[in-house]
Amino acid sequence: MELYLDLVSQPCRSVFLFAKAVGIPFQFKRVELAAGQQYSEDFGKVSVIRKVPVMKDGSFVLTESVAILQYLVQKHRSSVADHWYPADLQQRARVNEYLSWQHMNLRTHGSKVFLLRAMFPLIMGSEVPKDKMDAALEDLTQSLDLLEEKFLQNKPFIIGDKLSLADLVAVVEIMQPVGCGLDAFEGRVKLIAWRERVKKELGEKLFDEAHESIMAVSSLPQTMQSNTQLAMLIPKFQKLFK
Ligand SMILES: N[C@@H](CCC(=O)N[C@@H](CS)C(=O)NCC(=O)O)C(=O)O
Repeated sequence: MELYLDLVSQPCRSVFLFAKAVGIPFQFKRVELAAGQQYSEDFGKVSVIRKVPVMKDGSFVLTESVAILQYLVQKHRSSVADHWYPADLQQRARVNEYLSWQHMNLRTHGSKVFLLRAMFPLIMGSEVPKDKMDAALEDLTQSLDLLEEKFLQNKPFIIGDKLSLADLVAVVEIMQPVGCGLDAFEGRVKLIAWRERVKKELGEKLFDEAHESIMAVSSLPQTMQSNTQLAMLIPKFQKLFK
């Protein structure tokens, strides 16, 4: 199996962490987003969506991190522990509930803060307008509040006593703003304790390996400045932050 990944990307990290944590062997095919490799002819043959992650299992090509995670759980169900994606109807529904919610909430909001802080000045050639940053931070705060109050509550993990795909997909998103210097965990005792439990379950070494590139994200702009991707991103940013 091949996984096309760039670990700067949150959904790539969740797929990477899961495959590594449960011991699914794969070939790591790096697609360096900052260098615009998603627009290369070769990658276009793998996925017309031109986004990572992508999984290639023989001739079967799958995009979308959540679909990839679910595919891997099902393909390797004899060796993957049940808690990752429980067979129990309601427990699985809880995981699915989080996976459905996060796309338009924690993922969108954490990504916006990341894009504004780490990339906006470089791409747009100006400081981030205060109203845009304030609005993005307000949305992120709301998502984090909901993660705590609705999904985590007072449980060790989102579905209860055990780690699941939901925790994995959540933690990688919160690490995105952290990577660009905004400690989204600050003052959130419950979330900090949960992050430490998730880290421990995954293995600290693996967690840190997966987050190494995002924690060194200050090197992204330099990579981008040296290619033509910057100009291509201007209309995208104008649309996203109009
Ligand atoms: N919903 C997709 C999102 C994939 C996605 O947005 N990937 C981003 C990196 S986080 C990407 O490849 N962006 C490249 C681009 O837009 O040019 C998933 O969960 O896999």
